Amino acid sequence: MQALAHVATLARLATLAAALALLALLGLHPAVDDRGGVRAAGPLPACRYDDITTSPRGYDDWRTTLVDTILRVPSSYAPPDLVRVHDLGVPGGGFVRAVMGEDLQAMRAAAVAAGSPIGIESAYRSYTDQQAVFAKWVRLYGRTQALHISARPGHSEHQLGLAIDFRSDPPVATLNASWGTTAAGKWMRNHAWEYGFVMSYPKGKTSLSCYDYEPWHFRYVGRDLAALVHGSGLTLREYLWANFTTAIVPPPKPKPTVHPTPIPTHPTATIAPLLTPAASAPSLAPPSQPPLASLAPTISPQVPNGSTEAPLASPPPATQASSVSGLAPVLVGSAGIALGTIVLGGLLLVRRRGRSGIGL
Ligand code: DAL
Ligand code: ZN
Repeated sequence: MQALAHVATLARLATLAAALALLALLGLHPAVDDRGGVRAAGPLPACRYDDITTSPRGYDDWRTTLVDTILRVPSSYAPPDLVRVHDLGVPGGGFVRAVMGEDLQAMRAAAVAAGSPIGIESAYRSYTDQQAVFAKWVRLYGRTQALHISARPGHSEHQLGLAIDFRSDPPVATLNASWGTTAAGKWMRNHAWEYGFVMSYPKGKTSLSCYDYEPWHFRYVGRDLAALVHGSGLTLREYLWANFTTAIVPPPKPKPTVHPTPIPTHPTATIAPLLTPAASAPSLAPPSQPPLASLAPTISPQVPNGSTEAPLASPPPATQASSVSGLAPVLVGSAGIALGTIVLGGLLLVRRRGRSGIGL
């Protein structure tokens, strides 16, 4: 019996050694902290689009769960403790996780006392809500531009129930970069961390945060962690990756060679669509692990690495100028009217962006 137990132990050790050898071969070296916990494997990955399930991601790991353009939570991720913003007495609608309730109320009261009251434009968004939001921005701006400003479903901090798009109360410059220069925007930039909120996508940090500047979007991580992130000078993505994230992110897959479609030289009646079709939802695998127990690692600010923003995902098919020579004048006229209608519709939609209330 004892010999059998030895064989089993040896087999387990051999499996572990093989796994570590494989990781080494792949160039991944998970750091082991002084308590034996495995931390992020390697430097912060450059911005790119992937669908790797993040960890930790248990509902109790709310402080440290990282989602970005690479890491996501499953479509089934829906926090169990959502409460109505209205019931917290904060202007605006939607739901947030109860864990932030008291700090949100305290922050609202402090902002009011400072003469720069805040409200909520958009809070918790389910996976399906985020699908609709992302598809809307794709319809408005095309997929390439949408990826700069909106998370694909599964990748949004709003799905964690911990992100809020703040606005002024009453609303001014909502969801606009200029909101950062309003009284409420400035107050939030300077004081939100004192109440546990961190600006996820700060100005000038796009190559690290992977999104355009969003002065209105804050992620709640609790007061202790927010103070540490603020003191580190790092973006939240850098800080969570370096100190808490345990997901393994492999190197990017090589891009397939693209052979451009030759443009026909003869007249054709085909008119390419002017607007990119809405993005279809990425196929997401079910959670690969059960929720993890909460981690309490030693938090040590890290020097930002020099990661650069990778080229964004393949752009949508380029709009091609149609050749209409040889077509009957009535067809040319119809195309002109259709084009005018689309351009006018686009302009109206862009004007509505600031007050759409769908969030970013
Ligand atoms: N606008 C941020 C990136 C989101 O969609 O979550
Ligand atoms: Zn947001």
